[in-house]
Amino acid sequence: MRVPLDLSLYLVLDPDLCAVHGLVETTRAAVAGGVTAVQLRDKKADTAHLVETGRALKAALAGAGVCLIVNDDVQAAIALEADGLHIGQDDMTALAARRMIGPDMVLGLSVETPQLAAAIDPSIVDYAGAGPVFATATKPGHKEPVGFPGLAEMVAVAPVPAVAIGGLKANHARPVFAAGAAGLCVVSAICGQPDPEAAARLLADAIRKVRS
Ligand code: TZP
Ligand code: MG
Repeated sequence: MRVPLDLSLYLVLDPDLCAVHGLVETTRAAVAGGVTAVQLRDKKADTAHLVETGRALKAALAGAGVCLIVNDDVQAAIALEADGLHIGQDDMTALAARRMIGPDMVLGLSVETPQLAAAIDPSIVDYAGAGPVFATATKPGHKEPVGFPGLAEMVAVAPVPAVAIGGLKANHARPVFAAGAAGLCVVSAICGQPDPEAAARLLADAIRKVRS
């Protein structure tokens, strides 16, 4: 049975930022701290390398009830039998991705404007990654930051749950959920932190507090 998708604290792994602890140890620590979904995002890796890393991540996540989602690489997602695939607007179309991954895998799509959010077909896409909320050094050349008002606009028109991304830290949990988002998607707030478990826990505690 598929792991249920919980977007509330969604970690996107960056291999460069995770260099100190490594991807697997960062993931283990982050899950211990309360991360609810993990995305393998390695823009430099080929499919074989992604599959190798993904296998190690899958082993680290076994039994944790945390989804593993692969960024961009459909073949790697399929080979890994990952829980999901995440694509951007400049990758293949969502329909093409859905046709390749089949009906059961989760499909996430990045959106940067309300128009793109409204254009999502909920019979094809399961969740949206909405942002960037703030400017971030993690993604050079990212689109114009939208702030919380822009996030709220996207969430309001998206026909699927939307997770906020871009420069988010624990103190942003309240405005993210106030905007109607389903969670916080973070890279540098966990990857490359001296103590990734403590960093994840700080976020998870903040989320729990604002949702209770
Ligand atoms: N897409 C939009 S912003 C971003 C991605 C992948 C990077 C977010 O990284 P951080 O370190 O959480 O700001
Ligand atoms: Mg992409």
